[in-house]
Amino acid sequence: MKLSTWAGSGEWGVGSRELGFSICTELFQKSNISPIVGPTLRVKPNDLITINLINALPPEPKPEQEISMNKPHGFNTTNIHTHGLHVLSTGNSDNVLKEMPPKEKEIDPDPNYNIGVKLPLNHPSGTFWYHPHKHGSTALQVSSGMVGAIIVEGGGLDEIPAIKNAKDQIFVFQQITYDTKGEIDESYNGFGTDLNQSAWSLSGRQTTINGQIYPTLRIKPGEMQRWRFIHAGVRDALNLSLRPVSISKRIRTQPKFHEIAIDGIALGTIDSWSTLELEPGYRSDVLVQFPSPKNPLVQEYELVDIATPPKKSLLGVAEDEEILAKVIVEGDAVPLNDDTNPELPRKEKDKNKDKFLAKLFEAKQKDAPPDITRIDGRQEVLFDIQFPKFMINSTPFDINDPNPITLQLKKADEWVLKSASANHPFHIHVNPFQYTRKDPNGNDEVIWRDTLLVRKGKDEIIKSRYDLFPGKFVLHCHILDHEDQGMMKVVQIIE
Ligand SMILES: [Cu+2]
Repeated sequence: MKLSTWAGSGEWGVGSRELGFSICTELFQKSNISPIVGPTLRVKPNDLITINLINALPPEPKPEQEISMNKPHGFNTTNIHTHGLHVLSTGNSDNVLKEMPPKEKEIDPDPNYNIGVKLPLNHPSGTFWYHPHKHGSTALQVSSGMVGAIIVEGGGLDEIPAIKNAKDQIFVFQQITYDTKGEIDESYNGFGTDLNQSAWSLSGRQTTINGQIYPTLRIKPGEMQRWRFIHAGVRDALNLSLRPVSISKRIRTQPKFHEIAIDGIALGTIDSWSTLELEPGYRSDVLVQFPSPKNPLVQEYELVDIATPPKKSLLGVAEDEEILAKVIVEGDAVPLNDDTNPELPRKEKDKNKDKFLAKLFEAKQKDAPPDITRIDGRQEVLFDIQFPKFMINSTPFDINDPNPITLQLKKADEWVLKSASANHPFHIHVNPFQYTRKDPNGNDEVIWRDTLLVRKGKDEIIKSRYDLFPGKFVLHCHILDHEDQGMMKVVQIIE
């Protein structure tokens, strides 16, 4: 089928705090001026986001035989998921078990669907995103262009003067799986259902940023900017790095990514990385600052997805290097000033003495959920593929699952995440989880996430607490063609 995209009626977030928005699922046409990415939704905690979703895709073709739940199907039927938001998953909220079909007959009007997502007052501020999540067509629609950023504003990080002052740049990375005709292959062959095939980089297609191939960004020497990375691709990791192209001899250091938030939640400190790993579904907010040469030479850098050997890659196949964007550093240098443009990095400084680090720490205290200190039980998730079965806990997805994972509201569990076959990014809706990772210095660091890569044979331990929202939702693999083929599980939170 043709690429489909989400056209929107502009940015959200102006005026009243009940934010109405209309988005339309439509086939992408060359004459469209809208890019192959949805509009950015800017919202605040306590907002009620109302979405009028118009499904303007053509009627579903009548199936020749009965459709199997775990075969890709229903490509013109959609819905919407607000990835990472801590919101209700039932009714007309963030309900991915609801289907929003197109009109039945060509002559019918396009159907409208009303969605209302209420953010709690204490919702973390940060970088989130939305995409369709209709089982059977999720991968096809997401890799067709139906993706957009959600920015929750007004939290602790946003109130830090230097960050408020910094230019905010959103990067929605997409891997649009078009074929030589500019269409999406409904057989899912373009996704490489055979694990040994079709690494994204070998296909020759390019990762886009906000719907553009190889865009150029401009920044002044010494200027601090906040870059919000969203990995909205389907089956290829991004290992981001900044590489000098033409550069003054005086500058030898490679600029780093100074990470301040992960999956929409403030870190409480700054982690400086030369290479930043983003798996499908991940977000990372980083501060960047390029050196200030003593002479006014223009500096040029490339944002690169570096080559990855099979052992380290998502799908166990070598990934070639991909150049994603150009960064031109030019203009008058911005002076370093602790209140408006602090010098990065700060990590080795003393948090108690350094004002900027202390503010990052305060932002976490204000925004992030309180640490999980009490564990009430234990849960287990096992990913496995026994071709053609894509399974979690030994069964493929069943929307009427007789044994859903059942959790108790207000309780917290430790989860063990395992994979018996291949690597899979685990994603769970509604509540984020705590995870201990290694910081750039190799020390343990407790962070919040909603998506985490689980490698075959390497068990991961997370902790999650179930606040505010009872109801049914899902956990799944964020290689979305795995999800469409059954790697998803019903979860329910009961009171
Ligand atoms: Cu998977």
